[in-house]
Amino acid sequence: MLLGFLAFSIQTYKVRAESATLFGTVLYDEKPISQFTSIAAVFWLQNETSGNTFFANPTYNTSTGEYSIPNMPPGEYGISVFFDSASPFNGKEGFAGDFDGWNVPIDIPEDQSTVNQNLTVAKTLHLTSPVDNSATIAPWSSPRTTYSMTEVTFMWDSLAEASSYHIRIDDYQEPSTDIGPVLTNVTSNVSFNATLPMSLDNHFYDFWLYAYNLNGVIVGKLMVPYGSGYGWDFQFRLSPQPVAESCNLTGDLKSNFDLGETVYLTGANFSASKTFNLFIVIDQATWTNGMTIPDSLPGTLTNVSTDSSGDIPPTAIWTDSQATGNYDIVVDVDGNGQYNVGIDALYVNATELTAGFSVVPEFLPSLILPLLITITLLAIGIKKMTERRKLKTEAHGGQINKDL
Ligand SMILES: [Ca+2]
Ligand SMILES: [Ca+2]
Ligand SMILES: [Ca+2]
Repeated sequence: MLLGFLAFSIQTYKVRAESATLFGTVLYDEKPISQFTSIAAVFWLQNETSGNTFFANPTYNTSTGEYSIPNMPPGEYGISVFFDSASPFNGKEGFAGDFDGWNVPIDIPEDQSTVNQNLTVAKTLHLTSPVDNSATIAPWSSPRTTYSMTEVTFMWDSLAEASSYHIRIDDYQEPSTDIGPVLTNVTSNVSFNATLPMSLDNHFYDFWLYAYNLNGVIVGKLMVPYGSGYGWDFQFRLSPQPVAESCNLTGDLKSNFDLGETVYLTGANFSASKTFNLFIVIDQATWTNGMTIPDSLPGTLTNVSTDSSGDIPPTAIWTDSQATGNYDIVVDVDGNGQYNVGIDALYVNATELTAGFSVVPEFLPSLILPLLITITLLAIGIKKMTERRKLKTEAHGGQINKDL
């Protein structure tokens, strides 16, 4: 009974519904995309009225760029076309060198069995500065990529089909309020220096880049692959360099600690009211951008929090320092476990040993060091006295000789 009813419903639907075959050519730079890549197209359709995915069975000809999608009921559609034509060949959008386009609205009228509609794609531009979109850029959001400078250099690879590049930078308020453009530019160059004020608290910048051909058709655009998805913009913040340094309980800078003494940390220029991973590590001779931060010393604090001003108040990071040595400190601002120049706070070079701070046996500074200083001063004093005597003698001698 139920089966019979379902069969009847489907049949009724079939009779009443009309559908069309949508066909055309996928174009890039106003030419069939097949002239640029022989990679097969990946289609994804959405019913714009319902907002639901429309499951279609498209065909695509890799040598002509022609496509065909049968059985499309009347309605309004959005069609995404993607060509994974450049490395990495991971089937994911957002990476440099791939082609894609979002074509909307595609209208399938009633009582029409075929609809001819070309689809367009643009190439994802290869941004090389300040980040490289040929690989995943992490993370997606806060804390955003932050630069401690007021001039950011954007550079990208030239696109053969492009005649001009259109740049736009907007000021955004977290999480996603567009305050408006702060900078726009049209250039035929493949680099651009943006001079911008430091970001306000809770604000960030959004960088867009589009390439147009001579006829004003978009041939290239910026896409950025993040860890958890992709965007059509590069989001960043400009903020003074976060700083952190070892100190005493009251926040006075201190680099030499006695064995067993508590080491404190203080800092500034961080995001307000946030917690960051902290690393107290054995003194590294050099720190290079992107290197993995070495393991923290056992017994040291592993994260620090900022106050509402973005400062780290004096915080005990090592309450019973039971290992003599020289140590560096990193506050991993973007939480990626790597040391990143201009983003993370690094505390080194405070001591003559290129370390942030040192823990030394108590007798060394309190006894030997003053003793050494005393001996040195004594030695200098004796030497000076001897020299003065010598000079006196020579002067007298000279005088005597002249008188004679
Ligand atoms: Ca790719
Ligand atoms: Ca980092
Ligand atoms: Ca060091």
